[in-house]
Order: sequence, then structure tokens, then C-alpha cells
Amino acid sequence: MANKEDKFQGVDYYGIDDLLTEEQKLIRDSARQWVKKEVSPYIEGAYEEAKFRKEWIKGLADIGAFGPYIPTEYGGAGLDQITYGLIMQELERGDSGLRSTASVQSSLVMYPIWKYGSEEQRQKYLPKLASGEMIGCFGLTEPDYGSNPGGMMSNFKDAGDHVILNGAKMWISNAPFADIAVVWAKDENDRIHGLIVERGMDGFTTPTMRGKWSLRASDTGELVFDNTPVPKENILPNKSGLGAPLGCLDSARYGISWGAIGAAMDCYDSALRYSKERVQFDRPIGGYQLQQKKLAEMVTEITKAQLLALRLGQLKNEGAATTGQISMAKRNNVAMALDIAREARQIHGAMGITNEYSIMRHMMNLESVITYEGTHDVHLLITGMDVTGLNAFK
Ligand code: TGC
Ligand code: FAD
Repeated sequence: MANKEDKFQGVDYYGIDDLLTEEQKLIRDSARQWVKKEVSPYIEGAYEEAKFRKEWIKGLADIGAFGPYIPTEYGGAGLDQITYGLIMQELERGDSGLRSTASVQSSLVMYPIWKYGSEEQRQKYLPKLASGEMIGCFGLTEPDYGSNPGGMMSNFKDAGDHVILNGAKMWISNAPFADIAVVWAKDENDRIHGLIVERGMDGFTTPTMRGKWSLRASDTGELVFDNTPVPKENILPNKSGLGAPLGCLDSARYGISWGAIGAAMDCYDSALRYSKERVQFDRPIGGYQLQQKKLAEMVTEITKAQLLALRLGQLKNEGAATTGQISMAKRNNVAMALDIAREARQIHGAMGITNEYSIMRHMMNLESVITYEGTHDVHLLITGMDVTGLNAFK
């Protein structure tokens, strides 16, 4: 629905703003204003059409959402990890698909090029990715290897100054319009490497995946490689093995732990307002204990999630956050947001299923967010392994 008024106020029950710097708040607020002005009026239309609006790319770059923590010498914003988290929070407050585009660009495309790439690769790709002139995607998941990416079949063989890449990736965010793909594939010794594949390379196609009832404002596709020649200079030289893509996931999962708070805050904010306006049996429904229980629990869970994300951000800034800690925050905060979306939907009654409110859209989006970047169960097993030292995956 176009021109819907966005009345979002922000949720800060514990005065967490006092723990943020002026710069962090300023950047968070400018992301919030951009979402209010450029996203909220158009998001329901984009969702119905099942299309990411390319018009958003420049705005995302302008608010620093592409590579917030990438050094300025490569075109990034050079910000700290908490600011990165706050930007993801504001984007996902607008829509999870919007945050997805920024997560993928920053943590799954720019991060591996920055961390594992050569200096030439950094200079060639990072400034264009930061400005939005170039959009990237990340190909790890395959039709038969989702939670278990180590089993991937995609492979490449040496052919002199280039390699020949074969295989298929699916469920790839931004694939249909990406200019480059960071693709994970095995060499002839079964070792996983990252390759930068450019649109236009022979035998490389990106069919769109249709029929999603979730994350509809984000374009999802396949990556198909049919004897695709990739120059050797496009292989990321500085890290190989499954730990390389998993390292990128740590960064993206961290951003999602903040993003989910944004979706939850939007649902709570809307439910709180509605509960005070909607009258049944001659009283606002917010005056009934059953509705207050929902609202009180929502704000409690949001506050806990905010503290978890903030502490994780501090650890990230110190370079001390572990995979287990990141998994805990991603798992907890996404499940929290999904629970809140479901409860908020009930507070809105029938209106909650319409696109007059953002609730149902958030709820449907969060069904993807709880699955991608490691499912809810996978993250539980990561935490379980971390605390027991015993692997329950295999
Ligand atoms: P495992 O044997 O445990 O580990 C293999 C190697 O990787 C190292 N490692 C890590 N390194 C860096 N960061 C991490 N988080 C790491 N976790 C593990 C590990 O030390 C080992 O190194 P080495 O040197 O000994 O070889 O691997 P496994 O095969 O048992 O699998 C473990 C498991 C299941 C936890 C992992 O594979 C996993 O996380 N699965 C979930 C897959 C997933 O999250 N896919 C996401 C695809 S991308 C996406 O969804 C984008 S959504 C778009 C958006 O964000 O909007
Ligand atoms: P499966 O791995 O088949 O899991 C099915 C079920 O089995 C899950 O409940 C899971 O928790 C459970 N399970 C699996 N293993 C175990 C075990 N050992 N013990 C107990 N339970 C287990 N991938 C990319 O590479 N790039 C992207 O950009 C990307 N974008 C995405 C966008 C969307 C909208 C979606 C929905 C997915 C995207 N993905 C992307 C893929 C995503 O990462 C995978 O869907 C996810 O990792 C899970 O894999 P799967 O769907 O194959 O589920």
C-alpha cells in the first residue's frame, strides 16, 4: 500500500541509548529516517509484486549500509560493529529483505574480498560494492547441501591461466541482478575455495526462484555454472577450507541478531499503538490483562535481545566474539522476533492479516530469517557443541 504513514517511535525501555555514542545514534537515526521516507511508503507494493526495488540501492549506499565496517581506503564507512548492527536493525525494521541485501553485500561479498582477497581484488571490487555501483551475491547453499555445506558438489579444474567451474547453487539472495557472485567450490583435491564469478562469464546463469511467500521484497535465484571459465586471478588467495565461508557467516549472523530486533520493535510498536486505539466492550483492548501480558512480555524480550546484541557488539569490536556467542544471539533474537510478530498479529485481530500493518509481512519474512544463515536447530547444535565439546551434527 503506497503512502502508508510510518509512525514508528523506537523502543528503549532500559535506556540503552545512553550506552551508545553520539555518532552511533546519529547514523542509526539517519538510517531510520531513510527507511521512513524511502521504504515504508513502497514496501507493501514491492512485497505484492515480489520485487526488490533497485531504487533503494543508492540510498542504501548513502546511509553506509554497504560495508559499514570496511575501511574507508576501500570505500567502506570505517564504522564500528555496533553501528553496523544498528544499521541492520533499522533496515530490518523496514523489511527483512532490505536488510538481506545489505547483509549479503557487506558480510558475504565485501567481507570475504576484504579478508581473503588479494590487494588487486580489494581495489577492483570493494569501492564499487560500497557505492552500490556493483551488487554481489554469495553462493554456498546447493540443492542437496544446505545445513551441511561441506558436502558441496560444485567444483573447478585447472585449465592453465583459468579454471573451469561446474555446479549449481540455490536460494541465493540478490542472484538475479547481482554483478558478481562469491562462489564456494572444491578444487581437484576437494579443498573449498572462494571464486569471484562475474556476470557475463561463459556458461554462468542466474535463474530467478519464484513462489516465495516469505522475503518477497528480496530477489532470490540460482547460480548455474556450466563449464564456466574463471580466471585464476579471481580465486580468493588468502583463505581456503570450509572455515572461509563460515567466517563470513559469523559476520552476517551477527548483523541478523540486530536486524531481528528491528522487526520485533516494529511489531511491538504497532501492537502497542493499536491496543490503545482499538475499543471493544467499551474499553481500549490495551486495558485488558490478556493484552497487557502480551505487550509486557514483548518489551521484556526485546530488551533482553537488545542487551545480548549490544554486548556481542562490544565483543565484536574487541575481536573477541566467538562463533558460539554469535549463534546464540542469532537464534535467540530471530525466534524472539517471530514470537512477537505472531503475538502482535493477534493483538491486531483481523486487521493484522492485512497490508495496512507490517506485522504479517514481518512474520512471513522471519520464517526465512529463522532458516537462512543457519537454521534455528543448527544454531542450537552449535551452542550445544560449544558448551559440551561434543558434536551432535553427525
Ligand atoms: P566443521 O567440521 O565444524 O568445521 C569445518 C571447518 O570450519 C571451521 N569453522 C569455522 N571457521 C570460522 N567461522 C566459523 N563460524 C566456523 N565454524 C567452523 C572449523 O574449525 C573447521 O576448520 P578446519 O580448519 O578444522 O577445517 O564443519 P561441519 O561440516 O561439521 O559443519 C558445521 C556447521 C553445521 C555448523 C556449519 O556447516 C553450518 O554453520 N551450517 C549452516 C549452513 C549455513 O549457515 N548456511 C548459510 C548459507 S548463506 C545464507 O544463508 C545467506 S542468507 C541471506 C541473508 O543473509 O540475508
Ligand atoms: P536443510 O539443511 O535440508 O534442513 C532441513 C531441516 O533439517 C532443518 O530444520 C534443519 O534444522 C534440520 N537439520 C539439518 N541438519 C540437522 C542435524 N544435523 N541435526 C538436526 N537437524 C538437522 N544460501 C546461500 O548460500 N546464499 C544466500 O544468499 C542464501 N539466501 C537465502 C535466502 C532465502 C530467502 C532462503 C530461504 C534461504 C537462503 N539461503 C542462502 C539458503 C539457506 O542458508 C539454507 O536454506 C539453510 O542453510 C538451510 O538449508 P536447507 O534449506 O537445505 O535445509
